[in-house]
Amino acid sequence: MKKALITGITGQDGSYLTEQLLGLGYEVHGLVRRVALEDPTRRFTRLEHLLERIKLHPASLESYPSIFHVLSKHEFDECYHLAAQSFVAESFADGFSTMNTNINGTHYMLAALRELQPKCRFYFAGSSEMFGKVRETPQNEETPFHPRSPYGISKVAGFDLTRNYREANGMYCVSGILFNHESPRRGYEFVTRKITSTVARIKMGLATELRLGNLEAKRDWGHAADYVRAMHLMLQQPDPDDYVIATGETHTVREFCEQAFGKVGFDYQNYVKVDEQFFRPAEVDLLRGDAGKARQLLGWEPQHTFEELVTEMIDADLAAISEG
Ligand code: NDP
Ligand code: GDR
Repeated sequence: MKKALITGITGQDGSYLTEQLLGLGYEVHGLVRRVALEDPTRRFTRLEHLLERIKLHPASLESYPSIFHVLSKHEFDECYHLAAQSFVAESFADGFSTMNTNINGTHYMLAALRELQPKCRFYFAGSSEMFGKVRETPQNEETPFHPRSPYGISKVAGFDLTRNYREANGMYCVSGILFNHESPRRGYEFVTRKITSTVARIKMGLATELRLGNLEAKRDWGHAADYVRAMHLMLQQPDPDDYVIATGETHTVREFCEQAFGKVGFDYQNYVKVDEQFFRPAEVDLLRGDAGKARQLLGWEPQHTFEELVTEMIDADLAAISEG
């Protein structure tokens, strides 16, 4: 039985990856902040149905000794490093803590693994935000990076650290360059969930409007369940390498609104208000990924369409309100 460690196990991707790995017969362990262990009913909502089948260890990405301690007690075949301050807008407000968590946290994980378990395979959660002000479309593994936020910069640093540990230490370390992926478990502050949860509230008479920022930003939105399959595949290859994971299709935030309101029979124009406070100091205008390498070498294909994704999210948000 293979053993995997997931950091960020309480997040959207952590919960889907846990399901994926348990389904494959893995023993799954997670690193969580102590505050999460002390407040399980609020902090483990995405993992509730899995808690009996996994092992959680307290550790903080800000503390090398806490990570070292866990890795000195348990041996792993694979480590999926998903934990991060992942909200781009927040990284403009507090770039320092985003950098600290995302860059040092990744460095601590890599350094502790080199010291204690150099044979453990390591996955780093890279991001299309690394492309930022894109130099070409679609973006692939060769497209140069030009990050536009402290978050994007922190992910470029994590990507470089991961590649350097691979090249300098001969470790199996890879980065997935994942484009936006969503689901009914997406955090409420991200635009897709903000839209679907508010559409559901409007439909049920609990809200009257939806305030958003830039409606013209274009994103390549996939489904998180598809993207965690790619993470696992990246760690099963003969040689470590980096891969873009994307659908190849792009939509504006406006189109997402149109679809989501359309699902409940409403016209988004009657409800969406543009609000300056949700604009970013520097925007990533257009993302569209080319996952040709992953398709060819990993045999990976997304299984959900854009329309299915929007429908699943709306249905889940409507059901959550109905169930109270
Ligand atoms: P979430 O925001 O849903 O989850 C983030 C996870 O990181 C949570 O488990 C959170 O724990 C943990 N975390 C945050 N800060 C710390 C910290 N200081 N110490 C320990 N743990 C911490 O993110 P996603 O699941 O959506 O994304 C997973 C990873 O993939 C992230 O690194 C993200 O940047 C990256 N990514 C995501 C994409 C997407 O579209 N979803 C696309 C590309 C990359 P807690 O519950 O305690 O807050
Ligand atoms: P993103 O996701 O920044 O791409 O990062 P987000 O959903 O926050 O924004 C997408 C686009 O929508 C525009 N937008 C708004 N965004 C939010 N959050 N709220 C609004 O009201 C709003 N109005 C318009 C944004 O300006 C942006 O252009 C996500 C995260 O999961 C990262 O961790 C990950 O690395 C990238 O995706 C790939």
